[in-house]
Amino acid sequence: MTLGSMKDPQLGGSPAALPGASLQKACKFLVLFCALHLCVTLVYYMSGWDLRIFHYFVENQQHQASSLINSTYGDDMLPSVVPSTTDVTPAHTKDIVGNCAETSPLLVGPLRVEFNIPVEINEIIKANPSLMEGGRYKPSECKALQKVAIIIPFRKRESHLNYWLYYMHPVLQRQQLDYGVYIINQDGSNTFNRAKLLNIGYMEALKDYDYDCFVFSDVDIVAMDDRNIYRCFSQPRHISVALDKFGFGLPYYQYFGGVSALSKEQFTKINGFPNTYWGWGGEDDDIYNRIASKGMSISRPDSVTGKCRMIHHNRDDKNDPNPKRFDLIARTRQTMNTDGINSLSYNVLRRENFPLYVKITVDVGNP
Ligand code: BGN
Repeated sequence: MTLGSMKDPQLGGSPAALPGASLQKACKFLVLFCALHLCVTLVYYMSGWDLRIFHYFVENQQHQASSLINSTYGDDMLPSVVPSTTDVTPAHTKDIVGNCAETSPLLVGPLRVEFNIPVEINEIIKANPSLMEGGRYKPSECKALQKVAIIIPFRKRESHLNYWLYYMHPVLQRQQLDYGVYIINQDGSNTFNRAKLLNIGYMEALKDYDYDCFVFSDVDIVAMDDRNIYRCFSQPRHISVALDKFGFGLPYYQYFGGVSALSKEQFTKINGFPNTYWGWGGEDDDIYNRIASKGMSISRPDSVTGKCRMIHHNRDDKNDPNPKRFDLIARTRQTMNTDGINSLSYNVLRRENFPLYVKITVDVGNP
């Protein structure tokens, strides 16, 4: 019996050689299908490449003069020619009385933020020629709508601070804020107290200038979109609402950690922040409880505008999870009127004015 004459009982009379042939055909089809699939995927993937990404990156580091021409978030925002003059002020930058516009025309939208190349402080100084000593800035083209003190609790995180300054100074300038940056450095090696440092920042910043808004930011968090404005709103504002660490979302609805902003009025209404949270965790939940107990709500940007990157790091020394935090957050309402800005005590050891920030070294005491 030849192969050709063999019958496949399953196929009802087709020659037995045929399954081999159809297998070959099926394989060819599969290979073709895979190739096609690969091509389509490749095209799709490449179309997703933001070819302007490098421009964005450069844009983020540019002085506002060149940004002034870029007045929308869309594709058409990047000029092919950047004028050399610094005096490019479009009419829509300010209203008739000279106030800055509600939405700054200098914003560019999403930004590329990476922490793999170390940044040099002198590079940052050079890239921000409009800054005044102490990391102060005021837009020259219009009157800023808010006077914002940025308060950063700190201890031994120099490289993180450099990244923060590198990325955030240009963003804050494009946001047309009248702002200053305050690094509140906890002296010594006792347990870290983030919320107390924030209270101290509030008090110390007010000694410098009539700030009406306070942004409280961790040193390792950077905004990925300059439309996420570091300013105050009618309700306390949570700014870092879509952290990469939490999959670009909130870990839980009441989360108020990372970066937040409170007006002077909102801050005083809740008696500031607690001074009694030593070590990691819970102080931000206490702040949330304070806000809720005073009948305020949380204002937030959407989760695209609110994207932020956090620098990966190991837990700091002397900042272990605070075992008392569970008890403390259960009693916010009882303690908040006596633990806060009205019970704050500390000693300023040094106040240094650097080109990009004011550094205040403080003794916060012991747990
Ligand atoms: C929470 C912490 C917050 C912290 C977030 C995100 C507490 C209180 C006891 C439940 N809260 O669990 O402080 O910001 O995680 O890391 O630990």
